[in-house]
Amino acid sequence: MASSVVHGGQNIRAQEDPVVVEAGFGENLYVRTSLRYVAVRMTGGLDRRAFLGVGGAALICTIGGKAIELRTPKDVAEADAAAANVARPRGAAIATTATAGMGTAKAPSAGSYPPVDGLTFGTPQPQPGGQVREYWIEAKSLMWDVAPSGRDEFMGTAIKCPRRFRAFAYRPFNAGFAAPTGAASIPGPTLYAEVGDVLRVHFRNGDEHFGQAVTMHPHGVRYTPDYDGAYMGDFTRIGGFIAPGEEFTYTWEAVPESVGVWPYHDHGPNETLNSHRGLFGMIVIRERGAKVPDVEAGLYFHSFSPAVTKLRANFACVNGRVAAGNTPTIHAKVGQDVALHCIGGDDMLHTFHVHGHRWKAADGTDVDNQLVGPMTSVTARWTEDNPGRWLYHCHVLAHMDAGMNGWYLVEP
Ligand SMILES: [Cu+2]
Repeated sequence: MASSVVHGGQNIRAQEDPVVVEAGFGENLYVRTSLRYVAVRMTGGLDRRAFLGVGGAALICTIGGKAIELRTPKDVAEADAAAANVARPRGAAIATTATAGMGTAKAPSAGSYPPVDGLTFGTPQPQPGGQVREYWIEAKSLMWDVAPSGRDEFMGTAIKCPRRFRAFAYRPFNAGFAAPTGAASIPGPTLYAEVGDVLRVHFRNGDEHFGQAVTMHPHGVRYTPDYDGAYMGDFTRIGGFIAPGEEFTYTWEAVPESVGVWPYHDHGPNETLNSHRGLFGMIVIRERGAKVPDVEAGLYFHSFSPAVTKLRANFACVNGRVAAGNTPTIHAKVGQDVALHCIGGDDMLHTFHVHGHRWKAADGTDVDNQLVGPMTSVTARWTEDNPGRWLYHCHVLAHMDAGMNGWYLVEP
């Protein structure tokens, strides 16, 4: 795709420039190339590659057995309509508070399914000494601003392109969904447990816009098929299809192999779009009695592509926001035990880089920049010894330039 780039006051014809592809078109979006800040103005219409915005990789949804390639806003509308029309699978009983947590999925009839699909499962309980960690979480769509400050503090410039769109987010509530305990956030609430605990997550689909079933699907913890939270067509279990207005309680076990940092995300019939819209979060599992870091932050490196936003920029985000000042600013003091968790939240490869610091990779080597792929995690942990203002960012420079960066401030 060709485009016109205003670079140092000159128009430059850019061919196949990943920054340009990522930056969007139609509006001025300020991005940085090399050491310079430039305005990128795209000349083309809504062509396929620009719409996808991710280096030409196609976002393809398969919904209700139909594959839809997302090339235009009309394709997205078609995918959403198809997802809203997906019939409740036979194996997914209507999720209600009455069935929530009972772990007695209505199994598909044995006559037409292999025996494995007729298995029934119980609900796990905590191990001796463990406890139940209970959460109430609602999924709901909302209008989302990727840059509430309107500024890019990294570059010291204004962000002028349109930046609000309909996202999908998880929101924490207190017991019984009596009241929200915080705003809907991207990522959603972080879930914490120790080995031997069970996570009991009461989930409600509170969306009133898309009319689609959504779920919570965890990584890392142990669960039976009922609590997988995955839509699988006719083989879907009870937790894999939570329609608007319904509730379901997932029960997940923190086993010894669960220690680490993991994602959870929507795995409903429209996972490809709805997880990219913001339905993801983090699970932190520690050894029993393990020290909690003095400073701990969860950072999702992901993007909001035009297929998701219907806007013309491809926003490279940390936790749903673009550019330092909008993305999380992490604060620490010298001497503190600091743990920063990074998860890749889209279909691209990212790296987690922190200026001025090193940490031990799992193989014992010292690193300051580590690869994170789709739904994989990295934890950077150190004892703080280097005061000052530092950047953290993805070291795919096109991503950094399109907003995947933030501040880390260390007090002496
Ligand atoms: Cu990246």
